[in-house]
Amino acid sequence: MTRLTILEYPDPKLRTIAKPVTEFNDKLQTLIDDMFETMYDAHGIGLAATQVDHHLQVIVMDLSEDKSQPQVFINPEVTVVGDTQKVYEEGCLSVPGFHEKIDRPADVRIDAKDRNGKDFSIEADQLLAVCIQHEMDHLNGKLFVDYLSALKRNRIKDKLVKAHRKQKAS
Ligand code: GNR
Ligand code: NI
Repeated sequence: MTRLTILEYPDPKLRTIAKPVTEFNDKLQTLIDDMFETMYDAHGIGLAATQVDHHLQVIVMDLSEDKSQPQVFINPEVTVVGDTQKVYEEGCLSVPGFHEKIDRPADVRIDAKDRNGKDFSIEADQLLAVCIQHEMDHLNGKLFVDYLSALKRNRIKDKLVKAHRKQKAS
């Protein structure tokens, strides 16, 4: 397995729209395995293929405490259920070091395929609902900072750009 490089805001590649998966082949299985390794290594609870510069509709997730419940969502569709909104403090491996409260629909239905191409459908609330919406945004080229005011977003951008410059220089 290979640990992949996670793109960081404001990298324009994070704005790429992911394409649906059409072939459930060995190459896809390797990408999924590498995404899990990358996510676990970075101590994340979810990862979208966009974040590792693969522009396919692939999401991996593990919301368990002991990394025992890997979940894969291929070509996911998310439908809002009801009209309850909920605020959750979100972070993102592509926006390291920043956390902000984001308001999203509380309950959603997810229709997706598993890593073998088999369709499944689940209802999600709590952290799963937050995380799947956060990851779906990545596949659509969107980041949680896009929900913030321009002032907040630009402060985060400036700090990350400076941090990246320092990393390059050292
Ligand atoms: O690891 C992550 N934690 C997290 C916390 C609150 C809301 C969303 C997330 S997802 C994030 C990993 C990530 O960046 N996925 O795209
Ligand atoms: Ni993220």
